[in-house]
Amino acid sequence: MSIYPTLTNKTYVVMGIANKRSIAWAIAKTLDEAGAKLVLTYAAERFKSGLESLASELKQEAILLECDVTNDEAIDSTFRSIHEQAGEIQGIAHSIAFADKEALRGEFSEMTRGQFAQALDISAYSLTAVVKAAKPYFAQDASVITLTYLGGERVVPNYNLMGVAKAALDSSVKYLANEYGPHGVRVNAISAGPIRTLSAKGVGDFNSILSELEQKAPLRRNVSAEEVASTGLFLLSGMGSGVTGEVIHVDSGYHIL
Ligand code: NDP
Ligand code: N5H
Repeated sequence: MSIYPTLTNKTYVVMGIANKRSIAWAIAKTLDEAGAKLVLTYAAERFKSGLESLASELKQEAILLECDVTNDEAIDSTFRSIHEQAGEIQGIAHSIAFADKEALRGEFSEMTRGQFAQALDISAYSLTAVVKAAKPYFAQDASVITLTYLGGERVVPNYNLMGVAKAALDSSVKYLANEYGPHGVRVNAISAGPIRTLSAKGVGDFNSILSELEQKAPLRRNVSAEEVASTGLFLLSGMGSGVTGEVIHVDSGYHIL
């Protein structure tokens, strides 16, 4: 017997698939496995063909739409067209972040005003922009998740301005949960342990962070994108129906240390 909840005929929007290593791709595969109808969004035209070939691996045919989250009009028209093509929205997985690589090493205060604004815009404000645009189209019991990291709760070397962005994102989750709760919409975050993705590539001391977690975390191992995705499925489906405004750590327990 399958442990999966059934999401047949329910529409979920997954934002932030860069390639097959993306956490968002693991989430998409898990939702697809559960029978969901998927809308996958990508940042710009140049990512379209890569996403098309990934999407061909899914059981159900997905709808692919371009959505650069720095552009309010693009977000609005994306959600209008999701509604036109796929009806009401049962859930959204927001798995998007960006900061200038130059600001992800060295001294925190060496960043510029522009680097700070861009990181906060793409990595934190975009969640609210997306939820706002989806508001008219949410199903009665819809659910939204985003991805965060421990570096927003405490200092992690080199995470720098992304730490401030994740703190803003975590706080946005609480304010959105409170505002949208009366409309039946839940909003939660998953704090993932380090996972080797394109974003993680070439940044800071990624390997030493992986090995520190392996040595010290209660489970003494790293986590996979699939483990993040199954917690995502719990939050996005009826299984998580009583949970909102929460940050669930999927990090082998490292955050308790
Ligand atoms: P990926 O590089 O696979 O995903 C990052 C995504 O952000 C890409 O798909 C990228 O799209 C998207 N993005 C960046 N700028 C924009 C924009 N302007 N508009 C739309 N999309 C944009 O990395 P991950 O899967 O690791 O990252 C997903 C989330 O998980 C992020 O929020 C990250 O902070 C978080 N996280 C990751 C951890 C890890 O160790 N990997 C740990 C904890 C949290 P495109 O490629 O099309 O530009
Ligand atoms: C403490 C760490 C390691 C050091 C900090 C890493 C921070 C990474 C997050 C940001 C989002 C990475 C980023 O923006 C990279 C870009 O500057 C360059 N890459 C790109 O443009 C690629 C092509 C695209 C696909 O990437 C994006 N983001 O658009 C944190 C790690 C242990 C955990 C981690 C990696 C956390 C996280 O938030 O991702």
